[in-house]
Amino acid sequence: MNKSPKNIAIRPLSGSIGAAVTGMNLSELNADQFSTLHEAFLDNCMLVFPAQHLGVDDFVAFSDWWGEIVTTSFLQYLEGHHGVSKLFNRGKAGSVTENWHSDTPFLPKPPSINFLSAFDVPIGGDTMWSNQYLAYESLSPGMQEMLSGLRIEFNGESLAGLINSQEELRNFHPVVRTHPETGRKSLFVGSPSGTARRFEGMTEAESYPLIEWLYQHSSQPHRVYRHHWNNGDVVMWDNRCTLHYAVHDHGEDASRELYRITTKGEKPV
Ligand SMILES: O=C(O)CCC(=O)C(=O)O
Ligand SMILES: [Fe+2]
Repeated sequence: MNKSPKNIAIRPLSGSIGAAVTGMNLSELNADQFSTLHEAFLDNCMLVFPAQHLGVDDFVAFSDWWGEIVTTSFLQYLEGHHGVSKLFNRGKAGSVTENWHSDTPFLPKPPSINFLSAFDVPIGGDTMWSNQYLAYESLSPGMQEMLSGLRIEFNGESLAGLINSQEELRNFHPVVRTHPETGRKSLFVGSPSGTARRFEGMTEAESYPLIEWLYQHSSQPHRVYRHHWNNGDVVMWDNRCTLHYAVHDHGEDASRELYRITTKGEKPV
């Protein structure tokens, strides 16, 4: 456990991704604390802050430290808090997040950071995150070299059927991206049956086997942390170097409410 001078304790949550932060109140964040959190965030890809019980205003104020809040036409936002959405149980069949994904990778600039604040969570309904730096670094040198320069077509048109989107939902992004802050390379894939359709210049049939292999590789259990939620938890993750998966094991009627904010990202390079 790393005990910083400000009483902030940062404890790794797995051997591969995630850290829990205790000993601080997110609604009273100062610049020194922010810089400790920022470093821990870049090192661990996702942070858990147990038992914060933030009100919506404090949740917004916390995310403001990290970047500009963005919205998408895929979600509805709270009245009076444009930028904060509320996740709730849509039933297993209605869940679009029970699969390994990064958020809206088909946009020209997918969001950089996501924040969830647990308001009313059931037993179950865990969320998992997988480290995409390690997914890239564990590829053979030959595979790393073959992937360098390749781009994937990310396509959100199947999701767009759910909404009346005005956004551009088809974009090519590099399958190996470099994080703008850490300079580390990570794998950037999705499901070839979902958003990650094909490599640029190739057909879907040609691309499928390798994208599928990379997608399976990207979510191996030894690169995953699985979070059991408690009311009041705040979790933030880096959408540029992780995939995540919302487990729907809590039944159709269980209440599961979390507030959600995302911050603006940059064009993946
Ligand atoms: O419900 C969850 O745990 C996470 C859902 C999700 O994929 C997201 O908020 O981006
Ligand atoms: Fe998501």
